[in-house]
Amino acid sequence: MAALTMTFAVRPGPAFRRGFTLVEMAVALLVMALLVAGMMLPLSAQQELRARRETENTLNDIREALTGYAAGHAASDGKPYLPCPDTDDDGIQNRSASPGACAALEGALPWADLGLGRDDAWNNRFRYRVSAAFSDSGAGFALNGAGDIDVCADSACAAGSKIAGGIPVLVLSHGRNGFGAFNANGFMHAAPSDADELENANGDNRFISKSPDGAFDDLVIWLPPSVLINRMITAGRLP
Ligand SMILES: [Ca+2]
Ligand SMILES: [Ca+2]
Repeated sequence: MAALTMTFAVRPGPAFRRGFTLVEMAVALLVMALLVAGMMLPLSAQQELRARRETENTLNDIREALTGYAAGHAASDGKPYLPCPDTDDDGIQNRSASPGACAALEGALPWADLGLGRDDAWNNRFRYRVSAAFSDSGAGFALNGAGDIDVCADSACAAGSKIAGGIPVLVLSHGRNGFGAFNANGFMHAAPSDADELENANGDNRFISKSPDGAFDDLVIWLPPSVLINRMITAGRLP
């Protein structure tokens, strides 16, 4: 150690000015290349994860906004009601009569009425389904209100795969593949070929909710009747 200290004391310059050898340069470049490759590969996966998380957050906000809408709106009979689907892409719900029933029970989310949720992270409209018994602005829903929307884990919807039934309202994003969705320009994407995705796009009252796989990437949320009605009781809107 003493000798080393001496060397530095006498000739400090060259020891520090020594450049990299070719071998060191090659090793450094190799390490950098590996690091860059390691960061590049999962980048698209990271973006995809971020888009899903963003859409999940929007869906949760939509669920809250729907509860808020029901709490803040009174039908002709004084009871709360949920908004109707938007059927002409202006974000405003469409009714066959005012007050009255919805023009259709399924369409786009009435985002303008809710003040949020126009598009998912892939710039497609959210699909919105509401039960007739919960969306009539002439006669609102009561404590015993029964929805007619079912959610299953697969399109067969056998007894074991039914997740929830009698749901008042459901909102979904068609996910990254966008099959079955339409966007801001009224452009309709191709219909899904996957049976479970098709179930979410065929306009009936059955929907599929499950983890994404190679073919299925839809995100689905709903308001169970117990949650909606309890929130109305808390808000003093139902006895
Ligand atoms: Ca409309
Ligand atoms: Ca999809």
